[in-house]
Amino acid sequence: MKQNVWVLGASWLLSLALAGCSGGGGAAADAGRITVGFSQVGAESEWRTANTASVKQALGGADFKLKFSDAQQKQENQIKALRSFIAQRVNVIAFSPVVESGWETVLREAKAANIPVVLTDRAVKVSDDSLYATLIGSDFVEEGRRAGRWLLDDSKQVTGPVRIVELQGTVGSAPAIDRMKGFHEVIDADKRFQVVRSQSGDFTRAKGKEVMEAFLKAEGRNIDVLFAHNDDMAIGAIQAIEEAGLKPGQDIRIVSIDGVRGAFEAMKAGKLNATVECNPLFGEQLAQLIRDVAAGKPVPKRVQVQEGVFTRDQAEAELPKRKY
Ligand code: GZL
Repeated sequence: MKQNVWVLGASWLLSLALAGCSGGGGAAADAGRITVGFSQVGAESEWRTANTASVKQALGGADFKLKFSDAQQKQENQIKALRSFIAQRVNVIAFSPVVESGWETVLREAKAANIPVVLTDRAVKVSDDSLYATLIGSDFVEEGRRAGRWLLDDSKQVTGPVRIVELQGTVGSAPAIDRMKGFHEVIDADKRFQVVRSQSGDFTRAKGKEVMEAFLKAEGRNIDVLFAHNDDMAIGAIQAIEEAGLKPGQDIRIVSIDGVRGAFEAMKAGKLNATVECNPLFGEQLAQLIRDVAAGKPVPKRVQVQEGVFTRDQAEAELPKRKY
């Protein structure tokens, strides 16, 4: 009899424990799991798609409960999502801010609710940097410098003038502001180079094509170089250049940023000259930062993602190795 009671007791305890970690909802189901509210910018580019896949994969493990929101590139949607995460009392909020400004109020609400915030990919401009625990992302100013250095190096035999058109990223976003800054830091020192037109293509192929069509209409054959803040806008611009009867990569040299698969395919076809890598695959690093923040451990204020530069002659060999 005694032995039977023990077995019954053990199986009862086991079923309770299994119910607890079966994820069947309720506090018990989340015991030991970190509930993360993640607000993503949108799905505007190949880079963003790869970044979302990396984040969802890393935060899809047994130690996390992920609440994911796609803001469709609208700040008001991100602010709504952050307020919803606060109301749901998540353990950690993580987000990629679509633009730099306008976050102070909602970040103060998160702080008042004792919910730590992790910034991913893009930075915010706030008066008090205790409003977020850390930022993991690339150095966009350096990415702009790398694009400028490639152009200088590729223009050694060119006497000038070199007339540049620029497709900017989303207005007010950290990558657009900083990539432009870094690019000009390098080219402004050389009087051969002049940016004759600069306008936002909002990081999308469609808008990149549309704005490049306007540039071509205004400047005709007087464009030597296109600097695009991301590959998707460059790929859209390539279509516009071809439809105008010009050869992208030859009549108009093109340098862009991200290093997505589409850029390597365009380089292999001779239509893009160089892409500066911006690595979206930081999901695992983000997951570890969130674990540390949730555990109250100190984390660095800034975590850098490592990346390089790729040119047309490397495209064929690199393409099979690309993970995004
Ligand atoms: C950069 C990221 C940018 C990419 C674009 O880290 O914020 O946003 O360069 C994406 O492709 O839309």
